[in-house]
Amino acid sequence: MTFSDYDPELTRSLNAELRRQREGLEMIPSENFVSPAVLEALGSVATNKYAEGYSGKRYYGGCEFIDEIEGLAISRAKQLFGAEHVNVQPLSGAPANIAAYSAILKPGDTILGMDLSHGGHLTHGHPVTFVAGIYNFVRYKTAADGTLDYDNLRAMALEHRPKLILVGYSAYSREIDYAKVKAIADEVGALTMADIAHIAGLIAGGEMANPVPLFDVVTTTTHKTLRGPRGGMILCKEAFAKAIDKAVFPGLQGGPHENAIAAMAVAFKEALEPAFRDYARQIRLNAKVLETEFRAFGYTLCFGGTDNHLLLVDVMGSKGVTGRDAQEALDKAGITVNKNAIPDDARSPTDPSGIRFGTPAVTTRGMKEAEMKLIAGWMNDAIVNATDDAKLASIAAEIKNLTDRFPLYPGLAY
Ligand code: DSN
Repeated sequence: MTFSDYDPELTRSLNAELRRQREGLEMIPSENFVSPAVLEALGSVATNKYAEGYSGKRYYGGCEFIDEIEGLAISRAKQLFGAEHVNVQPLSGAPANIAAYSAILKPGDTILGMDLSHGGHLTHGHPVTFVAGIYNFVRYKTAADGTLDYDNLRAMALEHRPKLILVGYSAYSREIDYAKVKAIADEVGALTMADIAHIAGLIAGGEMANPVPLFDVVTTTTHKTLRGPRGGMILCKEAFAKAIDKAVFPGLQGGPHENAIAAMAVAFKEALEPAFRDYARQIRLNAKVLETEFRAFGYTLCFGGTDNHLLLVDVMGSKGVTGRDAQEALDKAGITVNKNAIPDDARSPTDPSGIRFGTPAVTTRGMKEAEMKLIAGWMNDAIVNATDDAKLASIAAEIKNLTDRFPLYPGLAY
């Protein structure tokens, strides 16, 4: 019996999701389209195996091939980022961050991390999180011009004497000067951690600075610009290897998801290929086109523009449309973005002033500068005509014509 005969309800939903991905423009900057090879590894028999522990020291029998699989993922990740030690078992980015904190800090220790509305992440100390009750997070912000204010970071480090300085962001669009951060950390005796979840692929592709050689601990997801399966990873100096491994297992997790780790191994092999450097370069070139076009349309670009794959745009201040309304209008037009707070947003997180969007997924489809110009025009049209359903439907039809020219997973059907 085929899969679709056995479970027609699920098949319908999967095919609908495939069609949504094919016919629309995926502009959420943390999303991407994995290769067929990554999908195949993710759906492989590696999902059947329990393998608590680490290579050669597992708590279950039958792990000899799992050791090989995990070993491939680790050695390729080391090569990609120049890491001394890699743990590929974190289930995703948030667990990776929590494991890293628990490995190198004690409860009550102070962490200097970026404020969420300035581009940080919930796990970087937002009061709603579990970790905010365990560690003393002090949150810094970007300067008025949108850059990281290293003088202020230093002043805050001298005042609060953190045990850890944390950089690396989810909605921030500029480069980070890791050497400056490291110098500040050294001055106050703090450890350094970078969360490169968003930009790991740009770093692997040689397009952005790499904190791994400099910083004590670096965390990432593997499914964003890195274009692998949904998962997490910690890269660290050898001095922290034992503590990191213990924190992940048995500290926080049980059996690793070895199918995801197999898929990571494939994605890392892909990222080591020269073509991945072209991909990373095109992501940034495409984002620059969006920056230029949105500026010309009169939008306020948070942080003054972009050095990476994403833009955070103040749609409320620029066009009088809320982030939620802009997201909903863009959805109707076939463009997926996410509503997002802008720095010190006066509005609520459920209906903030901004939208966040980026180019990793559309670049994977092969779209380049010419398509970005079209996309920016459609996005602006959808935002300024947010209540005009007929207009939004006509944009969706134009987008379908475009996406038909950039096939996604040709031949795939559930
Ligand atoms: N959910 C991720 C993102 O979209 O950036 C961060 O956790």
